[in-house]
Amino acid sequence: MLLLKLVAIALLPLAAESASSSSSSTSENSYAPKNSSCDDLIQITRHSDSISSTETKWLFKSKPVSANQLHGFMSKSVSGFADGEKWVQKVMKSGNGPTVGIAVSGGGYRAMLGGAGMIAAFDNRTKGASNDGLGGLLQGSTYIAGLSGGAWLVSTLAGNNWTSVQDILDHLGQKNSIWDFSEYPFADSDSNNSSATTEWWEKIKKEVSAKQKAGFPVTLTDYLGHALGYNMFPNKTNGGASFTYSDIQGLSAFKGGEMPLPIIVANHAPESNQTLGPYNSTSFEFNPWELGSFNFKCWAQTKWLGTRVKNGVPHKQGNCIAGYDNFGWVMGTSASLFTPPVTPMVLDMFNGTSLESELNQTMTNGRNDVAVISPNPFKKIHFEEESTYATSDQLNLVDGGEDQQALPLIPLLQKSRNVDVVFALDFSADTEDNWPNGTALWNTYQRQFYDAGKDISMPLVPSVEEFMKNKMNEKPSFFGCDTSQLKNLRHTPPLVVYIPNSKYSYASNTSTYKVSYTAEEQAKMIQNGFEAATMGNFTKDPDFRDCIACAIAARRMSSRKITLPTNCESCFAKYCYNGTAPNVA
Ligand SMILES: *[C@@H]1O[C@H](CO)[C@@H](O)[C@H](O)[C@H]1NC(C)=O
Ligand SMILES: *[C@@H]1O[C@H](CO)[C@@H](O)[C@H](O)[C@H]1NC(C)=O
Ligand SMILES: *[C@@H]1O[C@H](CO)[C@@H](O)[C@H](O)[C@H]1NC(C)=O
Ligand SMILES: *[C@@H]1O[C@H](CO)[C@@H](O)[C@H](O)[C@H]1NC(C)=O
Ligand SMILES: *[C@@H]1O[C@H](CO)[C@@H](O)[C@H](O)[C@H]1NC(C)=O
Ligand SMILES: *[C@@H]1O[C@H](CO)[C@@H](O)[C@H](O)[C@H]1NC(C)=O
Ligand SMILES: *[C@@H]1O[C@H](CO)[C@@H](O)[C@H](O)[C@H]1NC(C)=O
Ligand SMILES: *[C@@H]1O[C@H](CO)[C@@H](O)[C@H](O)[C@H]1NC(C)=O
Ligand SMILES: *[C@@H]1O[C@H](CO)[C@@H](O)[C@H](O)[C@H]1NC(C)=O
Ligand SMILES: *[C@@H]1O[C@H](CO)[C@@H](O)[C@H](O)[C@H]1NC(C)=O
Ligand SMILES: *[C@@H]1O[C@H](CO)[C@@H](O)[C@H](O)[C@H]1NC(C)=O
Ligand SMILES: CC(=O)N[C@H]1CO[C@H](CO)[C@@H](O)[C@@H]1O
Repeated sequence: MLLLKLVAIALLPLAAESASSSSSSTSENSYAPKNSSCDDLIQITRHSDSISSTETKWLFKSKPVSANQLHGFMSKSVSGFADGEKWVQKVMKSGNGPTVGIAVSGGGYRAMLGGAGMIAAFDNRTKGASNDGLGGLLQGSTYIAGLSGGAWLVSTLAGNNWTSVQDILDHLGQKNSIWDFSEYPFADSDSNNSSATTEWWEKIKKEVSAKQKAGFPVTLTDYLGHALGYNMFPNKTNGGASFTYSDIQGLSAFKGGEMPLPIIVANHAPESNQTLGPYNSTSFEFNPWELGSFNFKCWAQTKWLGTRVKNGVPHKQGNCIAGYDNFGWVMGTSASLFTPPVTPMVLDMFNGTSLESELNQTMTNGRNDVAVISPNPFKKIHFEEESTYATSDQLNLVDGGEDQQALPLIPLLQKSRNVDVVFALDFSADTEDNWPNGTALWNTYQRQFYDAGKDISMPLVPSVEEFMKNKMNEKPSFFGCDTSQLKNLRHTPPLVVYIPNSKYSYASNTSTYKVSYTAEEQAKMIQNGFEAATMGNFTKDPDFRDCIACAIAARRMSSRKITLPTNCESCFAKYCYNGTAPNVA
């Protein structure tokens, strides 16, 4: 059995854990959500198609910080332009510079590692990124969205105190370092069924069972997510058993606005006999404050998930549940397509126990990859139309890419976020040899013409046929350069800088389900990602950095009627895909 082989585990860091294992059952390090007092006047849910007031408040803090960094990045990029600094001043106008978002696609470890290389190229903490890369762009960004494998990357960075890819690289191959795959739960190891393997899974089982014992449904996503926690958060007690997504609110880099807002994307789970598609899915996002959906217009506070809510407030005033938004569980939810590799292991563990039937019962709709939020915070929420969200006792979520939109663009295409430019890092495995074919872009573009996409606006992109014909998976492209061609859309969408996974120094088209990478392979995947994001460290185009600056400035240039520098003209001729989108009916 292939799957059984996949789940075989090597020796696990039991020694490192033993110090903390005695506390595994105490409540402060428990995976179980727990009673917690909350403000008497707290409003847990809200009904809106706009960002929260907490996000608006955070933007007041973070925008000046990122604008300052972006200014530095832009100035350096355009040093060869005639009157470059004057132009940058106009674009950045008194700290009100462009808003930059980054979207990292799904695609398992291929996406996580390749995406890490691209992010490293944008990060001024990476050695060489200042000269060979686009260092400072990450510091100048306001949003970073991740989906499935991309969510693992975003979670790893955010969950380790906004660490850098450089720091991860510096420790690759060391025991208990971040992404130490040698002891990974899926490791493709021959030492199957060793006592350490069993012991480690028993530990996970015990930790996850605490949630079930506290009265909350547990699914395979809990096991997947918590197992991933051990790999992504090696420094946290018990793999981050009590580490939550809302804990990001307390990070100094977050509070100070020095890091972008991390967003994790998932889908509402379909009914048992339905398939999700890009035109009928309901896309949800987790951000540090809220879980919700722009399309469905409902939001619940991330920190208080699991609380029984009535008319938007806790059923019992001042009594909330905390700890439901376990960080590993959030990234497991976005990547729930990866539950099959852990399924045999988990079923085997529960074989013949009393928990088996309980576990089976929670496998909603006959699916076992569903992440369950119960009670459903949106039950009986005041709403125009009857919907399953408002009537079900539980809210079920699945992998963000299950609706064939592997790029987490939806959060960045919202009017209320007003993003100027999105860097879309695409690691989709569309072709037979695992390269993208433009499906993710095309699907999200098309979505805006359907009811499910009435919240978004997205520039025209090529069909898959045109994408393949023009080999658009071999170099970056810009979509939506010319605002005059976007007038038919709902609102002015961001310019999309599309950067595909492509081969530079390493064949980075590894299989989505390749779950075992040596430290050397990891480093090569990361280096290749760096090169794909920079057109081979600018060897393929020495002007690429200038062109990125032009793409960032495009929206401000048109809204402020700033003359297009000649350098940007030639950039746009080289990278822009032109065409007029049809009317949004
Ligand atoms: C919270 O407290 C109530 C009342 O004391 C109790 O019935 C319930 O089991 C507790 N829930 C959790 C998750 O501890
Ligand atoms: C890099 O980022 C740091 C922190 O955001 C900032 O203080 C510094 O000026 C930046 N350096 C360069 C070379 O851009
Ligand atoms: C590209 O630049 C990065 C950062 O300096 C470096 O690690 C990598 O080796 C370079 N690639 C090539 C092919 O020179
Ligand atoms: C997190 O990083 C910040 C610097 O950004 C540092 O001041 C702080 O001490 C770190 N926190 C922990 C828990 O390591
Ligand atoms: C984890 O802990 C070790 C030892 O305390 C420390 O050296 C390392 O920097 C920490 N790593 C992270 C990502 O916080
Ligand atoms: C799907 O399920 C619904 C409700 O259970 C039922 O009405 C419908 O006929 C089913 N469709 C198919 C194709 O099985
Ligand atoms: C949703 O769309 C997919 C394909 O795009 C289709 O297969 C599926 O039947 C649709 N589901 C519903 C409920 O309409
Ligand atoms: C459960 O155990 C029985 C016998 O002990 C075995 O036949 C069966 O295959 C096991 N099931 C699973 C899902 O491992
Ligand atoms: C649980 O599900 C497994 C796999 O579908 C099945 O083999 C087993 O009989 C079920 N156990 C119970 C107690 O329902
Ligand atoms: C493009 O990729 C999708 C999967 O994402 C696949 O279904 C489709 O057949 C591919 N089309 C072409 C023309 O390669
Ligand atoms: C596409 O549009 C841009 C912006 O208007 C323009 O600069 C560029 O020359 C056009 N490219 C092509 C190939 O028509
Ligand atoms: C390397 C190793 O230990 N392989 C074992 C995996 O499990 C099967 C079945 O229990 C054994 O037969 C193998 O020896």
